[in-house]
Amino acid sequence: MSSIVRFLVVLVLALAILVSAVSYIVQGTIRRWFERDVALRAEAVVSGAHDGIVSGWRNPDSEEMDRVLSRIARQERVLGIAACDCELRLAASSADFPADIDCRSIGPLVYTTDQGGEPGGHWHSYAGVRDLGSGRVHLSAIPVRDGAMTLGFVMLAHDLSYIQRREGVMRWFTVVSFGFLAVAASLLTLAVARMSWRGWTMEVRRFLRGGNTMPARREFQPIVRDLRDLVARIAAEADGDTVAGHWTAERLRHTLRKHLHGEKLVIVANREPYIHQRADDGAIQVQHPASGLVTALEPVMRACSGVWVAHGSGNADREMADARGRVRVPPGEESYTIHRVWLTPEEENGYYYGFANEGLWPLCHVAHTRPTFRSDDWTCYQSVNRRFTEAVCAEVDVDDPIVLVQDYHFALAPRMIRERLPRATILTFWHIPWMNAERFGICPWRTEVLHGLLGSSIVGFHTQQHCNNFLEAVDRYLEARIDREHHAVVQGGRGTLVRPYPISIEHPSRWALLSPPPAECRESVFAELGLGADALLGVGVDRLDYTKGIEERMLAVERLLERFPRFLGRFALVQLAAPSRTMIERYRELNESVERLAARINHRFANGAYRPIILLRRHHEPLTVFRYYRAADLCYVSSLHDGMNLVAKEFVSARDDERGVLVLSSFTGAARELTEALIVNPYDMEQASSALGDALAMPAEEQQERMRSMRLYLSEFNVYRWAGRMLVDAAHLRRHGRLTGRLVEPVRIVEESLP
Ligand code: ADQ
Repeated sequence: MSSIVRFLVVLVLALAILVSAVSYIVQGTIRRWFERDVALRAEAVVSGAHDGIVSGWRNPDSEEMDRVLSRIARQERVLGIAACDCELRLAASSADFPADIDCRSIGPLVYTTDQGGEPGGHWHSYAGVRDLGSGRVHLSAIPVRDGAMTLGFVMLAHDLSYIQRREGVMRWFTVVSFGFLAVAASLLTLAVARMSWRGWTMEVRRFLRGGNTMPARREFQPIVRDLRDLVARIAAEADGDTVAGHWTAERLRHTLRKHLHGEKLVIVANREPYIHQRADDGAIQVQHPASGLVTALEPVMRACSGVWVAHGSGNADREMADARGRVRVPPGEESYTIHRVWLTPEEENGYYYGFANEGLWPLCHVAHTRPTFRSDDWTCYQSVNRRFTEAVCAEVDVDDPIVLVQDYHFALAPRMIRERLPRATILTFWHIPWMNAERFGICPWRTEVLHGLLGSSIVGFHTQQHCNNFLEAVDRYLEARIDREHHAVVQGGRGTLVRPYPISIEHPSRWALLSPPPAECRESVFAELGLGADALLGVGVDRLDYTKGIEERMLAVERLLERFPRFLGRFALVQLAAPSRTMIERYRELNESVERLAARINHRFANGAYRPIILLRRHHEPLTVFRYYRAADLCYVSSLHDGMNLVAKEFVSARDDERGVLVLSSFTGAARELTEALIVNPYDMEQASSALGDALAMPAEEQQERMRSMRLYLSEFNVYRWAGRMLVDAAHLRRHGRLTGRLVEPVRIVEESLP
């Protein structure tokens, strides 16, 4: 049923109830008035004929009583009249007096015995309505007195059918007038709505045609700014971009040609997109690291070309690079360059494992692992940031390059690059959450970190919430002006914009396109895992990290099997877990506890070859990961805290068959975008296990509906759009800087030039 039909049905029902209630009340009131009038009329009639009745009573042989009664009975709406004596015997009656009413039955209603059982009593009038077979009748019984002596009583019956007729007319009138009122009110509302809609439309049109210099009408003002931002953003995205439709690698290339004129991009990121490793047989293999940052940025670099400055971490990296540490990638395609920076084990320990991953990582994630800050690590972090800055400066060939600084490994690099290249446009993207200001206060070098980041022209986060937290931190710990209206920080005359750029993945994914059809993937994965054809499979894909909620995921599976034994022996969760940061004690502990937990749950529910948890603790190449995504009935992403989480998006991208259910932690950035997933609190085992049960029982049509909608979202918001938006923003800033010749852009100017 369409929403309009539903609305009309509800409206008609509501009106019907309202009209019934009103007509019931009005009808009851009018009926009571009529009855009272009839009773008064009866009293008046009897009182007018009093003398005749008394005289008739006194002279029973005269026919006076009959004459009086028949005169009364001829009056309009009088059905009949009868006289009863004190012994409750009928003294006289008109011809049409209803036979169902007799003196005996009415007597007790007009004669009341005095209380206390004393002999005697008193006579009084009675009026009431009776339902006779022939219809409703109003009966008045009125005592007839001759001086102090009561002779008996008269019963006067009035026909009430005319009241019923009038009630019918009144009801009809009420319905018609209410109906008329409702229609008139609806038409009036519609007319007013149309008029104001037209007013709004004209205002918006006027605005879009450029008449926005005039002050907007009052009711329009609240959205003027939003609209202006939106128009500017769309214009910026479309600016010179003749390739219409969705964002693709080609469109991104085109946009960058337009804005960067073929200049190269320089990215600084700790992790390199291709790692050269010497295998046991001596051959050199290329590995794609398990990293969300790489997943997102690698397709962008392939589209844009340029240089990726990264730590050379593979054991065969030096062999594959030239004397300056440079190597062309991707193998066979060679569209961009990796500039490898060589770190000593001490540098790697202090900067990467120490300050970045034992300090900043747990600081930014609310996942109950204490951050550890050591001054030696800090020293290393500073010097490695400087080394990467030098590598960047060695790569640029203009004095105002666009440099993309990636993640929490390089909080100081933006300031260092700014000092060396004052005209550079530096875009820093923080891939993990930014905590609240109070928590950030834990960091002993909080002001240095903020100062370093504010060397950027733009600092980007996944969500507006992270941007707000960052601004709060600056407000609390630095001497800087926060321009809340423009989401910017102004320090020493320079502005840094703080913007949300929710990251995404390459979609359609090349790995999905390269994979076999889902049915084939399911067959091969089920064979690999030794699962029966009717088994149900869940998949989890993560770096082995305590923020990913891997233990919570396994506990949810345990609770599922406890609560819903029908899944016992049928459902298994395969966990692809890439070992990560194993030099850090907390990660080694996690490896062991995950292993122990899987063993305990498996021991508890094992049956023959059946094991509910299949833990594959190693790195997998993307094609294998996608084969698992395509084979599974559900994917459970249970992060305890996550900036975005690209596994969730990859699962959706992998399912071109529109099947499979995504169960997603509410503590991921992705939960704000993939709202058709089953969103859960991963700490709540009841809720999470229910969601797993619901996912496994979800009908194919519902899976399809949810998956289709999430895939549609991904096709609109893929990583090319993410990169395109950031780079266009950066290019605008730079163009403005070039035009004004300024080294420093106050926020006002920045704002004018940015969407
Ligand atoms: P990560 O913490 O690395 O990213 P995520 O966004 O989920 O987390 O990306 C993980 C990537 O690694 C995915 O591409 C996945 O396929 C791959 N991967 C995971 N496990 C693997 C395995 N066992 N074998 C092979 N590949 C595996 C950080 C932030 C996130 C943010 C991204 C991007 O923590 O919040 O979404 O950066 O900004």
